[in-house]
Amino acid sequence: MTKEEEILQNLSDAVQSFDSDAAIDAAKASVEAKISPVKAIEEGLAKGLRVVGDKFEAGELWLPHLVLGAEALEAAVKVLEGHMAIEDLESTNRGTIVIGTVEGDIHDLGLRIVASMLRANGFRVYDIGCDARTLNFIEKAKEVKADIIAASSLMTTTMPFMKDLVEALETAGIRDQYKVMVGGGPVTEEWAKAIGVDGYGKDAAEAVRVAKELVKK
Ligand code: B12
Repeated sequence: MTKEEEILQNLSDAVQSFDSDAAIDAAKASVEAKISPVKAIEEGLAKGLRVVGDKFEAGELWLPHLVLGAEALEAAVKVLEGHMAIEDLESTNRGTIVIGTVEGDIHDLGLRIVASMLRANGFRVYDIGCDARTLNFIEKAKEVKADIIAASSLMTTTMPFMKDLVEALETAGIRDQYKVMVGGGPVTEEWAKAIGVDGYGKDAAEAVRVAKELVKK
């Protein structure tokens, strides 16, 4: 196992053992070893949290475990965030994005990672948080003259609110003023196509790539 693989494994293990201190230590080791923060999040922390989620689904773990695993991930992300390459935001504002998790859904870890990555890549990002109503997305987008509205959903039961968002924009006659992109655990490219949004990203790195493409159009 290389040093990098070992650190990524430590990050994943720390989340799976609900150990925030170990997660912070592994994050610091990752920074020292100059592993990209994105890789550390995606291939270490998030991977570990998905294992926790799978065990929860299989009935091997309980809700408090999800909370503790999420806390460990968050603690480590705080360490890594400070080391993302921030471009000169003033001179390279690539576009303005309103991002939130749809109504009824309180999952916001992925959302915050995506928001950080977009910021680190020169976008001006307005994070309206989780359990955000369709109207909130639209009002905020109007207020800040957004280029992109980005919606996250982690549950099959809340995914339909993404469709509502598109329909509400159409009803208001402003659908063509914004690009809409979606993502989150159960969301797929097929779903994105079916509800008529402009972009889909499976992780934070893809979210950045897709957002860059969308503002070019
Ligand atoms: C952590 C977690 C929680 C935490 C959330 C903490 C927080 N602040 O977010 C807590 C414990 C609070 C929680 C609660 C619940 N949870 Co939960 N939770 C999870 C878990 C384990 C991990 C989610 C996560 O944070 N992953 C890590 C992040 C980094 O990944 P991510 O969110 O997928 O985001 C990445 C990509 O998806 C993408 N992305 C995300 N958003 C966007 C947006 C755009 C625009 C783009 C382009 C990309 C993108 O980029 C991100 C970074 O790579 C998942 C299991 C899983 N396999 O996902 C279950 C899961 C999502 N939860 C689930 C459930 C059922 C619940 C509860 C209903 C449990 C309960 N019985 O009370 C409640 C929900 C209450 C509510 N109304 O929302 C189910 C959902 C099942 C379904 N219906 O689809 C899952 C799948 C677990 C399971 N297997 O059963 N949960």
